[in-house]
Amino acid sequence: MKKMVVRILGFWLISVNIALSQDAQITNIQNRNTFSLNGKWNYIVDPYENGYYNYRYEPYDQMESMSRSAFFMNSEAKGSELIEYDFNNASTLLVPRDWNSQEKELLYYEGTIWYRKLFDYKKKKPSNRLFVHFGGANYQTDVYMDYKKLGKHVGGFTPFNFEITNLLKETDNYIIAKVDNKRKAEGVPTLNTDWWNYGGLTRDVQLVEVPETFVQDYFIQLAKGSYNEISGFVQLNGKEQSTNLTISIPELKINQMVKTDEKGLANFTFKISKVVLWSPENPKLYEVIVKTNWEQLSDQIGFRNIETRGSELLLNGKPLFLRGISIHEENPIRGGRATGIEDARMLLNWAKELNCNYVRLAHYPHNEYMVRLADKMGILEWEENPVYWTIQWQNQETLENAKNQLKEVITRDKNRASVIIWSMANETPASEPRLVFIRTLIDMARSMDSTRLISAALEKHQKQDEPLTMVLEDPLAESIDVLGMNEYLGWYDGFPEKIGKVKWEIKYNKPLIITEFGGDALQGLHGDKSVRWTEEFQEEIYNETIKMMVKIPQFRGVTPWILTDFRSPRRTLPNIQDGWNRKGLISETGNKKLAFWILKKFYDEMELKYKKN
Ligand code: GCB
Repeated sequence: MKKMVVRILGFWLISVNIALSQDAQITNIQNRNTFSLNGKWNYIVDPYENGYYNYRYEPYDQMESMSRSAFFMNSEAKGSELIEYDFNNASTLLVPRDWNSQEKELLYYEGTIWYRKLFDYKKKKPSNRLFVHFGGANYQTDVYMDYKKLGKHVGGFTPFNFEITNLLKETDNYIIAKVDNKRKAEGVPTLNTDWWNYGGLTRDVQLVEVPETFVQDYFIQLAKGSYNEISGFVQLNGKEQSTNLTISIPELKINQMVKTDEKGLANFTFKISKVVLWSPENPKLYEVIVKTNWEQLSDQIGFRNIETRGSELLLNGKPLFLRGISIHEENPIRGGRATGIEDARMLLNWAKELNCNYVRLAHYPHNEYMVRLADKMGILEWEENPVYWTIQWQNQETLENAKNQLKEVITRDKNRASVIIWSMANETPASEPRLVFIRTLIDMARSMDSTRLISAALEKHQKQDEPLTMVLEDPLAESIDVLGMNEYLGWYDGFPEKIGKVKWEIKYNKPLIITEFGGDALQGLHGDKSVRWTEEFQEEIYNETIKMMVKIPQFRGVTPWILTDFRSPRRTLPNIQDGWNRKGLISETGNKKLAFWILKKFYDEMELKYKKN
């Protein structure tokens, strides 16, 4: 009986812990007082989930000894005690990085890895609070410190943090993160995607030290449609909820006092004048400071307006054409997920070489470096929720998960001028439950941020009995501001000569972005333009598609698929694909294919055309 009780108690402790989730998200980590936990973490690969369940060697009536064999206890065997793991002598993985690209035997691994980091840390001020912040980890992360579960996070691409103020010692702390990248039918994304399921602590891990009452989050942007009014909020976290604080923009001589309510929230609007608007041509960022009695937090924020009028896309009131490219968060040359600022610079510099003013960050939120750097480089961005292909539309948990991931990326990036579009989903087949699901996401996104545009990459279809007429009539189009559409004429749909013969029926008077088109080419493989997989075949698709697109009246931008070749387990053709999707304009060796230059030429022309207008 006693055994039973202890067993149930143990199980109950685990299940209660699983119900926990992360603390309220802290934003603008980059400008806070942080201590990096990046670098080498010891790790244990645990495909059978023994880290929780190998209690079988223990006497069940000894709770203490029972739990010592759970990996999160970070145990070291005392004498001849039977403990079958040892972080101290375990190998290490680099953080931030996916695990697949670091160890040969982990390339295809999908399952659990336990990471452990030891650290000493002395707070700058005893009354300060301390959080551990993860920039992102794929897919589910359960975090422990000092035998205790801090919480869990679901979703592979957005940040989360936990408070550790009361657990911190000056020396010998450990944090253990159990990261599990198993794909799940009910997950977001679900089982099937066309990209590598990179697992691990893929983004920075940092300690964040803040005052007892601190600025947790804020939204400081031009009000929708306005050029002289800032509107937003500041949210405090801590004991002193109701207080005065100032928002200053020294260059604009702004010093605005606002008062938070009993929940630590201040909503405000105030006037500004003579603001230099942010644009790709002049990506002007202002230093903005939120100052409380306890803290001064700065940020670099650009002010601009993005809106639509009929089928026009307007940036700061002027017609805009989006010269874009789709990007996966991958460094094809090193292999693996893109991580720090250097990877972001490499990808965005390539986009600049194409003369892009815009990128589509597909198919999930990319790391914050991509967004911060785009702000500085003057590159507009589309950010995307990983609602990809099919999802369990009628599963409430799946919906909550998709909402949470979207909420986290909007929370993180809502002050970035570069971000102009929140995309809800990619290529989701039309059905009523899918419509209800995505409309719920749209409502949430609009309630969090009314200043940006909402879109989704929709599917087109062929008109019945008219093989050369393509129709875009997805009812979701009514709920979004900008139409996104993927099409693969000349690749999945006929040969390149079909492209020029196609007529389009798009019944919505809204701006259209062709969110994908393209075809595979093995860099260096040359031949006649009629031969599939050659650079010439891909070049022909680009030539024909460009001629076709410019005739569509609503056409306001394009993000061809894709900047670089990227790894995908779906792509198995020997000697051509070998595990890579070859639709890149740049190979994994960094070489440009012929189609790169076709697109660049088109963008040079479009830039001129829109300058004249
Ligand atoms: C698509 C998907 C993208 C794929 C691409 C392809 O429509 O949105 O994720 O990688 O096609 O190459 O088939």
